[in-house]
Amino acid sequence: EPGAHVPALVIGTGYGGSVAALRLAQAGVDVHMVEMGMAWDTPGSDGKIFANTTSPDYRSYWLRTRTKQPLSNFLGFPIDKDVPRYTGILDAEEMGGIIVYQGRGVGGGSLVNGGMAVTPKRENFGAVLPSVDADEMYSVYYPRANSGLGVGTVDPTWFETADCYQYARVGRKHAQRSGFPFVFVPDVYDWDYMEQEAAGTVPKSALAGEILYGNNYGKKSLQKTYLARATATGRVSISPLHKVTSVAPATGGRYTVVIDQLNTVGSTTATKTVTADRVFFAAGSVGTSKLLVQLKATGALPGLNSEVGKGWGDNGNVMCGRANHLWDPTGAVQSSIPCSGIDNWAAGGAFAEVAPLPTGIETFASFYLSITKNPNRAQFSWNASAGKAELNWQTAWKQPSIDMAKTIFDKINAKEGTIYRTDLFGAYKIWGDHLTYHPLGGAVLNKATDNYGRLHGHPGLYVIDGALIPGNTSVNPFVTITALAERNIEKIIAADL
Ligand code: FAE
Repeated sequence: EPGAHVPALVIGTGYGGSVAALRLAQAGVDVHMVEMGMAWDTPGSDGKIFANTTSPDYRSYWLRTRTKQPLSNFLGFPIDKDVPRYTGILDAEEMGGIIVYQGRGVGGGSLVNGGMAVTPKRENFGAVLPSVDADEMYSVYYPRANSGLGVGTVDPTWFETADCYQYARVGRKHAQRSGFPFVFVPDVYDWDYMEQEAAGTVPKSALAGEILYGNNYGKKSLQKTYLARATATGRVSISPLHKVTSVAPATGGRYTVVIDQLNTVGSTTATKTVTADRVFFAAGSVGTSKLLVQLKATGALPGLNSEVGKGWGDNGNVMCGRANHLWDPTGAVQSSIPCSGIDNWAAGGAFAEVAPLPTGIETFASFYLSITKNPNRAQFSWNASAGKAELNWQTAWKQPSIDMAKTIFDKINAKEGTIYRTDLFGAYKIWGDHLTYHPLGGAVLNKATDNYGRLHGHPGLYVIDGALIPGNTSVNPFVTITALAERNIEKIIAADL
């Protein structure tokens, strides 16, 4: 309610926000969560909550009138199409030199992501979060996060015969023939449910190609895990279609939070003000960074330090496809949930997810999303005349990622006598180097905040999302975001409340 007071206000309902809400509520604190996206709990006219990847509609994009598909072309033809402007689930946010894909709605990125739930190798952790005690992370917080998220792994016996993983078995064969380690990758998808989809006994989700615009069945998004447990405490309320626009000190050590209520075409229908004892920034790497840079530059939060906005990276994301020979079909029906990867991190700085290309027809293509050790870091800054935060990432900064991914795929192509696909990202373009799914950093742990996410200069303000992580996790990021949030909130509850 406008003018209300809340003990804890959480901005955003992704991984960091959901962990904070659950643990605060369990500690007896009433929590209010503010989420700019929709609730995603009501079926559309087709009886489904989420649209299919192959047929994007009004539900699919955040306030766009034309789709912005990550793979812009199919067999060389552009596939984007007009859609009604709507507060849809996937934001393709254009930040100058890079398009940053993000989930919008209650559950954040968990609504749109592939569910790949990967704990980094222990020997790589020191480079991921140098100020964090690795022993504690691997003995307590990674296990806690994996259990809270419901992480599991494909049954290796079923994998060997499932038609929907033909593409992954081809990926394995090619990786191993070139001497690369092939690894199974855990996921939050309900693997038993997927086996039932394959058997034809339940409605299909992964086997119907659902992923980018939401998953109607099978995937354990945060709505089914952390957020369900949080709201079951009776202490957590959520306001969807509400966007935080300002946080500033109020009397008594509190903070005034200004919130715009949105309608489904994105217009502000009301502006509300609440006060909070504590505010948790969990708007995602981009959302949190943009807010903090704005609040510092406009004088709302003058105590923030000069690290705010810095240390942003793209987790080295780069995509590519390979054209297989006719004797290596990858399957007409592909599970949209990846289950495997090629690990060349130590030797070549690349970890490649063997990704699906769920088009519904045989394409003889192998498709990969690589995570690479790209060293480039960008910075957010406030453009006062435009009234918005900007990111200085340059498209050319992806070149190290391409070089690292090539350590895997040049070798595989040479061994197999195959070539790269040139028809997936526009005419004759091999590399999907224009985007990231994994924004990280902008309010880095132990720099913009202390070693537990407390923002410097303003007691009672915390960062608890991917903004804390300095640009790279060596694998897909959400397990690390969740585990770090578990670690930090435990300390905050013990020491600050
Ligand atoms: P996030 O989940 O983005 O949540 C932030 C929330 O805050 C969102 O719901 C926003 O709408 C909301 N918000 C932003 N600004 C405001 C504001 N001003 N007021 C109110 N609300 C606001 O943040 N990661 C993996 O580990 N495995 C995968 O398989 C994987 N696949 C992916 C596939 C796709 C297509 C995409 C886009 C991402 C994928 N990711 C994957 C990345 C993962 O989803 C992402 O790292 C996390 O969601 C980030 O978690 P945060 O809690 O930082």
